Amino acid sequence: MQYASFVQVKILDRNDSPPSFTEFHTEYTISEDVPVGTLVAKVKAVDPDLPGIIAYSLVAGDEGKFTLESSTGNLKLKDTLDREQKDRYRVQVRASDGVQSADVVLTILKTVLYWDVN
Ligand SMILES: [Ca+2]
Ligand SMILES: [Ca+2]
Repeated sequence: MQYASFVQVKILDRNDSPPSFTEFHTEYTISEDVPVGTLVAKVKAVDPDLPGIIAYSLVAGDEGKFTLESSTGNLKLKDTLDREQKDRYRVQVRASDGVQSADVVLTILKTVLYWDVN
């Protein structure tokens, strides 16, 4: 039946297009005294193909300090920063559709709290 095969073709979508990031900033700031588990950044990517399921991962630069939830794109603090000498981290985040991927680099700036001494 020609009609039946036409319907089948309609519902199939080849996963042939890469995902692209729609929500991210190149810079985020985080106070050095925030607790482990604090949300540092949130990224979002979309895939033009169906069903368009994206998995997020950290591919470089986290140095054990950050963790990225693969399903949500939430970048969270994994270890405290207050004893670290570094004041910036550059983390490379990847969005993958299982076939193709896209990367962005986020800069995380650590800010130090200053108290007014009057
Ligand atoms: Ca497609
Ligand atoms: Ca795709």
